[in-house]
Parts: sequence; structure tokens; C-alpha cells
Amino acid sequence: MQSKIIQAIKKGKTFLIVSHYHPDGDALGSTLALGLALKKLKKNVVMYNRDAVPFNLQFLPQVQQLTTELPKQKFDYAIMVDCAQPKRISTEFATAVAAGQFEKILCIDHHLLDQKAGDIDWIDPKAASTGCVIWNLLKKLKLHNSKEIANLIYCTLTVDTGSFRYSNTTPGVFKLAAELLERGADPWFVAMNLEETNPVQRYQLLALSLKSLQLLCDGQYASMDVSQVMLKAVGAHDGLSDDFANYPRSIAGVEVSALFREMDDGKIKVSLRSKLKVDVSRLAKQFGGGGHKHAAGCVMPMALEEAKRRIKNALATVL
Ligand SMILES: [Mn+2]
Repeated sequence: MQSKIIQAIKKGKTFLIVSHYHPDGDALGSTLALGLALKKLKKNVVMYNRDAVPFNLQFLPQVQQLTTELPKQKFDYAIMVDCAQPKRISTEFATAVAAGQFEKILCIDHHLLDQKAGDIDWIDPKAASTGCVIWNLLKKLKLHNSKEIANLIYCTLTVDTGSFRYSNTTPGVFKLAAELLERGADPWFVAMNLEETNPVQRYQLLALSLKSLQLLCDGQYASMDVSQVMLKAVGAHDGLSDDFANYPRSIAGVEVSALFREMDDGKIKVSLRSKLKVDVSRLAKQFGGGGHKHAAGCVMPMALEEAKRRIKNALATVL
């Protein structure tokens, strides 16, 4: 389907590029890289995300070109990147799709799909990030000669491989990283902005959250909480605890970790992590969630203590 996507890009005049809400570095890096490249082809491009840019992605080149307002005009193509479901982009977007605001829907992604997403899909489950798929596309279109685009794709790669640490870090990933550096990507610029621009409230929140640390199941399971009380105490928002689930997992002997976050609607958002053998996506599915083998999540509509009890009980049978 690659050639069909290329044809569509050559033919179309107006494009809306979108990705999932609560965007990460792959979602926004891919949106911007593709959007900037299409602008070089003199296309009329709007880049949309429902949510504001997180603090650690505000350095992305041309990030100010993103809009949180879905335009009302008609487009030849809407391109979904790093996401295959209109409702995961926004309710407004799903409504616009249903209302026929776009001539055709394209989807470029690296998550395995069980059904068609758009009219034309380019899905590469072997790609470490959606940005890698976009880079291949831009190379075919000869639009990859740009330092800004190299930095954007490098960011998608850093984020989705956990800084070249996860099991998707293949020889191809390092080859691609080398290629991006040759095109002007700057690893320290990207890493410094991604990881060393934390608001102090994040650490104040971590200090409170660490007090809730519990080791269970003979030390193989560790959990931590972030409650509304903690958030209010330091004046932080829930987004600042996004990767707290990695802390309990990093304890020696721990196989599974969970972070329980109390949302402002009272529901509990659970982030699950595993080190080696346990598939936490299965656990998450039992509670209506999903994800990957080593990182998954679910939302539980109940009190914090009840959610913790249920996850612990479910885990006790697999550990
Ligand atoms: Mn991704």
C-alpha cells in the first residue's frame, strides 16, 4: 500500500494530519515531520492534535504549527499517524469522518491492526516507531534532506525505543539513527529536551508517591499511587506522573509494577510494567484495557484500594 499512499500524496492538495490524544513523541514527531515535508511540496496542510503539547515536547521543531482546533473546511485527505482509530484522535475528528469532511482517510502506523483503518493503510509492525515509517515514505518522495525533519524522526525513535533500550532496538534502528545523525539530528538536543526539562513539581510529586511504594507477592510485584490529594499538595497535574510506573519496576527482584493514579473523575488509571516473563497486556485486558507485553494499562471505575486489591489478586495467579 506504500505506492498508493505516495500517489495520494502527490495527487492531493489539502491534507489534515492527526494523531492520538495524550500525544507522545512519536505521535507529534510523526505529525510534524510529515506535515513539514508536505508543506515543502506546497500542499495545504493542517496539523491537528486534540491536546496541548506536553512540556517535554515543546522543543520539537515548528511545534507552534500544531493546532488543537479541528478545522471546519473540507480536505482531500486526513492522514492518521501512530493511531488507527478516529475516536482515539478526538470525538470531533470521529464526527468529521462520519460526516464526510475528508475525501479519503489514510493511516500510517506501526501498531498491528486487526482490521482496515483508513481507505489506504501503510502499517509496518516491524518499525520501531511510526516516525520510521514516515522517514521511509519521505525518502521515497526525496523529502528527507532536512535537519528539522531528522530531529523529529530521531525524537520518535528515542521515545519509542526507550532511548535505544527496549527489545525493538534492532540493528536497523541503529542504522536509521546513524542516517538521521548524518542528516543533522542532534542526540543531546533531543535527549536534553525530552528528559531534562522536568518541572520541579514532578519531583515533589514523586517524593509523595514514593511513600506509597509497596512490595508484594514475595517482592515480585511493586506498586505506587498518585492520589488527588498528592496532586493538590504540590500543585501538579496528572501528566507529570506519566512515567512513574518505571520506578517500582526498577527494584531488584520485581517482575511486575503498577502505578495507580486517581483521576479527577474518581476513576483509577492503572499503568502496568513488566521486566521479563509476564505479559501485562493480558492482565490489562481482564480489566478492559490493553497495551504491549511489557507496558500496558487500564482504567478501573472504583476506589483506589479496591483497584489495588483486584490487580494484586489477578497477579498472584501469574507470578
Ligand atoms: Mn509509536
